[in-house]
Amino acid sequence: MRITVLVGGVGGAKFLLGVKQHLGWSPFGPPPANPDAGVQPTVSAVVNTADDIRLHNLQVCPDLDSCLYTLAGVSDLERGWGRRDETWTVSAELAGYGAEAPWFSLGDRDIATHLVRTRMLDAGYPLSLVTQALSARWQPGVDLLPMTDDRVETHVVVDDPEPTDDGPAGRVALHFQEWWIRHRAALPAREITPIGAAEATPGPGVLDAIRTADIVLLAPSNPVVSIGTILAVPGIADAVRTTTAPVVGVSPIIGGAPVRGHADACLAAIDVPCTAEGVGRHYGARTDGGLLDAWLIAPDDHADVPGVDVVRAPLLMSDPAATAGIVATALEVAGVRS
Ligand code: GDP
Ligand code: FO1
Ligand code: CA
Repeated sequence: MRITVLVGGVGGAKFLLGVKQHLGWSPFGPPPANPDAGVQPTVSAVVNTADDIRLHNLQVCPDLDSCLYTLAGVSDLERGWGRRDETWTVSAELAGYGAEAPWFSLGDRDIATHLVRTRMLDAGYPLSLVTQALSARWQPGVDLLPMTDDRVETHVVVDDPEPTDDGPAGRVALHFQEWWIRHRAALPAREITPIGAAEATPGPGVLDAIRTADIVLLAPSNPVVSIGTILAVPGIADAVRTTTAPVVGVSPIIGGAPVRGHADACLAAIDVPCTAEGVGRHYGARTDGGLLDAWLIAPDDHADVPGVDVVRAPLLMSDPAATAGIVATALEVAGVRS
């Protein structure tokens, strides 16, 4: 059986832990070596790469790294990104030099990942092959497929936070990371644009993973800057719409608010209500040109999404076992036996 999941970073990675747990695998590390019964299920994750940023001449891929580290069991689940047992010596020294973007903290262990990745990228390896190389060390147990090997970067247009005294208050485009971290997404986003998406092609294996899946899951990731950016790569949304596999989404919004992070600010930027219903309708029904066959919402939430089978289930990913319960519900709703 093949499970294909569209994911961003923290939320997506936690969800993937539950997918592995549901399959009876350890959530952390590789799948069992000798599957007792027949063919081993495979899990493919189409991962958002539009958060990526080049800093200090290093290519940083936050969502890919969240997935790698979390699925390897070496992430700092509390902080939500980067490595556990991390130190910040280099980052402090960079700040001491007044180097760029002191608001973006790079851990010492994390920097090794960026050095290895940047060297391979600069040698001409595509991001997909680099990710395979990094996965050889980390053994995430999931096939991590960058949504594209091409450069796509989410930029956010805001009213200029440092207007010059002359002339009308203009607008500036910030890299997503600067908006998200330095400004905590507090500057109203006038536009959120994945720069380069229109010219990008799906990464190797991405369309195949969606088309040959037994089930496609939209993780409870940020609907705009994680799922939305993946769908902005030409061909991917159509593959989800037309796959023979059932498509089930999981709401990242509970009780009208994101469980963590600033998805509310992102949804406001595209005029989508920050509710389970709003996001469900935003994804839409496959029978009506949208993406979903079914939509999982929290027990106390309500969502009328025409053409979509809305199902209530506990949606807190408090640990892999709880998340495995969400995955079980999604498969059951889709009528897929695991
Ligand atoms: P990011 O790229 O690091 O921001 O991570 P994702 O985009 O993959 O996921 C972020 C989203 O995960 C946020 O919008 C949260 O609301 C959602 N999220 C985090 N924890 C939970 C949870 O326990 N349950 C649900 N349903 N959503 C969650
Ligand atoms: N998030 C922060 O809030 N502060 C940081 O300093 C920070 C540094 C950082 C470095 C590497 C990396 O892979 C992720 C990092 N993140 C940081 C998380 C990053 O902003 C993620 O893209 C967001 O969580 C949204 O995906
Ligand atoms: Ca992200």
